[in-house]
Amino acid sequence: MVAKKVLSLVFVRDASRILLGLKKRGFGQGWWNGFGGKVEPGETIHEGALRELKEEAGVTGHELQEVGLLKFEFVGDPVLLEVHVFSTTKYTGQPSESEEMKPRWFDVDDLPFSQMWADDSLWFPLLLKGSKFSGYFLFKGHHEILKYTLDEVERL
Ligand code: 6OG
Repeated sequence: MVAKKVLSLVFVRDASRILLGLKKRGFGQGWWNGFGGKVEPGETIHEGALRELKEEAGVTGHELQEVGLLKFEFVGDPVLLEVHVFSTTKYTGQPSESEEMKPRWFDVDDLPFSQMWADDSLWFPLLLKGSKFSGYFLFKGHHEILKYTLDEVERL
């Protein structure tokens, strides 16, 4: 059986901007992404999402909505990543830099896709228009998508 790793990925938004963080170390280093990481034993995915948002961006999220389910495989790696994507416009606190992430607001019309995971430019339009989505991506290395599926869904 293929091992599965469950992760969260959280996006905080306001009317025209989205909060991204520049990953300073580890998986996806050097790229902008939402905030998140591995769900720990004993916590729900939602709890893990809130914890990672606080740890990495210094803000407390409220009313997180689960909006996407993304599955990733990498050629030669038996681990399937299952990434639960959350979105909210409600938060308290000021974004602040952590050891892992450097947060910055981006205008939604001016996102740094050349410095983001390759899958992001495919599903971001769905995230930004408020749809729910479900996708699968097979990567070769960290830059090339060999095949994918992506669907707008009613519910996850
Ligand atoms: P740590 O391993 O640092 O958490 N993640 C991805 N995000 C995007 N946009 N595209 C991908 O394509 C991703 N693969 C993983 C999940 C890693 C963080 O990166 C996300 C987590 O939020 C392959 O704990």
